Amino acid sequence: MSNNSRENILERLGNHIVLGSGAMGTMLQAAGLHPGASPDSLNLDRPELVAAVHRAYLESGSDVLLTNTFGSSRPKLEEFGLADRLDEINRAAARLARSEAERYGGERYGRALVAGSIGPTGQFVEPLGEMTFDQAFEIFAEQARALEKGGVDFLVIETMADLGEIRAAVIAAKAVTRLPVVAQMTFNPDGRTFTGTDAVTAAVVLDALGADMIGANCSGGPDELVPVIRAMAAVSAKPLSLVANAGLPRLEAGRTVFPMGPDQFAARLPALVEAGAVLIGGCCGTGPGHIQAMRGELNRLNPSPRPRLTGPKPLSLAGRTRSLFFVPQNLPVIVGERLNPTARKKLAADAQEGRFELYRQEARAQAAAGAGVLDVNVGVPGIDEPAAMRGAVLALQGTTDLPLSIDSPNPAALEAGLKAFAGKALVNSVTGEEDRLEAVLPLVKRYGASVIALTLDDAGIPMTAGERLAVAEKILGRALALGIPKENLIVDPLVLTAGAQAREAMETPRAIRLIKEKLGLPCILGVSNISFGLPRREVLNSAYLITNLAYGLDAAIANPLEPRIWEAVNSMRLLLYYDTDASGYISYVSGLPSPRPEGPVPPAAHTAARPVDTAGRIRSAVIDGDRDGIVALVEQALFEGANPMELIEKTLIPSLEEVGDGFGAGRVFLPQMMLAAEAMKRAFNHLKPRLPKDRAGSRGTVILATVEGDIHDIGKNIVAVLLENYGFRVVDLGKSVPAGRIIEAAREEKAEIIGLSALMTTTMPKMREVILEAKSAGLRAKVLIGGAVTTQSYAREIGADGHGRDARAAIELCRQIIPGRSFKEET
Ligand code: THG
Repeated sequence: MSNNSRENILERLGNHIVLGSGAMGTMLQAAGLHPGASPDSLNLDRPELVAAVHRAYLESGSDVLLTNTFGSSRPKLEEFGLADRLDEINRAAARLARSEAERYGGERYGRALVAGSIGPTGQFVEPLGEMTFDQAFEIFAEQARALEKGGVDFLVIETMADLGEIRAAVIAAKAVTRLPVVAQMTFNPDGRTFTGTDAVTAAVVLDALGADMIGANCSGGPDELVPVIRAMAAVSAKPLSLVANAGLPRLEAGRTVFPMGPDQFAARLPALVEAGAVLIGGCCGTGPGHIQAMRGELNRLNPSPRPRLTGPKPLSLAGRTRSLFFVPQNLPVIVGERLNPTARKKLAADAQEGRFELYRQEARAQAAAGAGVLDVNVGVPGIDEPAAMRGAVLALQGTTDLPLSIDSPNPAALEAGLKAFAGKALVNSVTGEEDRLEAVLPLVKRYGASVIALTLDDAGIPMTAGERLAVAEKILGRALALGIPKENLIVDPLVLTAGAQAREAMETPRAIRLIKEKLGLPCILGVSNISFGLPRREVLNSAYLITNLAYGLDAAIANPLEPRIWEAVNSMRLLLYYDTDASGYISYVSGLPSPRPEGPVPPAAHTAARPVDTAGRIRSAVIDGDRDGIVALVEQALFEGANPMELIEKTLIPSLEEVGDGFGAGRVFLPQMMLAAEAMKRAFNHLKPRLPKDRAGSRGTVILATVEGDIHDIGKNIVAVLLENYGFRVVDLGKSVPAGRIIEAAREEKAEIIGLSALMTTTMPKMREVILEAKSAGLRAKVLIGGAVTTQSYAREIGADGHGRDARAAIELCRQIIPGRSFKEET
């Protein structure tokens, strides 16, 4: 038997093409598991069924068995009343797979490896949902520990659609076990996950968290995942996994059909290897035949893994839906400094009260002005800084998808911000002081961040460039020793105030040149410090920015609303040959006011207008998804004499429509849409009692349900909120609702519309059942269907009255079915 130490497992996973296994759930259903029942309970109740699936995959040539624990996390088991058996289930599943693996020698490497499967919780992490980072961490930690106790060789966190959730899972798995961790997300045909994360961003974030292998599973077929894996391979040197479905499922005569047979599936092997995959397996729709065919191709072609990314990597940061690389094309990066309450009373009060309305406004303005990163500081004297940092970071993610720089001298506040941020943050900052090195670097490592290294130590700020280089070198050494890669470090050689220490002003650019030459690290400065206490600060700030850029400065914490910053940036980008065809410069100056204006000078291009009236603030609150702040604003509008109906008609609905339009056009991603809908719902619920009695919900009654056997309800919940906001009365029956209950409710509630949701192809046939029963019961309600796998033609086939491609389309259909009773006509 081979040695399965951590190092050995990583060597096997990283340097050979390793064949995973195929689907588990469908195999168990074929063996008699009732759809809608818990597959995970079989680990205890029918272990022989699970063992038989493992054996089938071993006999087909799998090198890796995946435990039957995809739904064995606490919230998932709770759905089946099995939470108290969590430890037992996970351990039994691990042992089962392991004992099967030990009975068969793998074809190439001795015994097959056992991978502990960890799937999503079915809940969203804040700010998208109610689950806190700590709760998610505890859920994943609990399952990971149980799987480790059961004897798995490594963990596979899989089918994750949300970056916030997979972050918590990887952090927990690495924190509580010694096992190698594979982190896989699932991607839609547009190349993004359900909550908008693209493959590059996923790779940047998961790589920084220390996942040992990253990849994609489920999704469409292998062809759809090839570009995903290729994109990951371009930015990460980690080994990659690709575990595809057997193509995109279709429904044929009431049965789910995956279009790819074993030979077609196996024929994709060369493309998968070429893209960079080393762990290759099958997800939904694949079975032992697919694995056997793939094994045949592997034996026949014996492909070598594609060489992984080598050479130095640029510093990277990421928000949930975008990443930022410090490469000439993006340099210099302007880090917006304005989320900083120092010397700003209103901003301080906004943070102190936990509102973050001004923070959101400032964030929006800075992003619009061209900031690439936003620095977040909540340092108000006496404030609970960790709580405030968490609040600010959660709030800001509704407003912007820019990467954040978490700025605090307090390690607890840094940690709170890092937990709350679904991306790869910049930690601002660590210094060469012993206590700071010890407190901050472990956070950088655990939460997968980049970090600013300030060149000061226990002896204070060194005056000369050479001494600052020495501090930077010391911090680099300490980071490397902890396993933080060099590319996650950026040095701040410190700006002193020219008013007090002009003699040393040029030491900073000299230090930049030295640090870049000797250490190869990028540099950042808070340039505005130069002008403290001097008049017309923007003049000096700009001169100093230009000076430092000439010495190689890569990023500046500065005020992006100041036009001179952009004058400096765009000129210097041309002079430093970052803007190689001068197109950036030309497009910048073409937007500038003419040097000899004839009329009044237009307002500066980079000052963003701010909403002043309450309606404008409510609009922003909806667009930013400020669910905590919106009710107070609605109160204020009512106090100022606003009519509740008009608020809904003229402010709330148009604001949500604005977000919806952006969503439809692909400018806005689902998380923002969900947050906006939630903010809208809170405002609406607050106004509901104030509406004339029969108005709220007067538009007609809609019954919503996810069909039996299907437990997905995110899409349905969004539709529910939107419908209520449009004046419909919504009766939401929840998930996995039997046809009989839907019919009964439709009759009792005198529903005009029944909306059915299904996310799984296996449960789609239930929709037909509901329609047949509704017809034979003589219901007049129209039946609409929706859900990721449903189509217009399926709707026609089963006799539905319509198909909602997405939430907006569903609402449109409902409005067409029940027109003419809008609020407007009633008032
Ligand atoms: N290096 C690193 N981080 C830093 C700094 C640095 N973080 C904080 C600071 N320095 C950079 N940020 C600011 C933010 C605001 C100002 C200066 C630097 C500033 N504010 C005006 C004032 O205080 O008078 C107020 C501006 C306003 O009212 O709009 O000057 O060096 N790593």
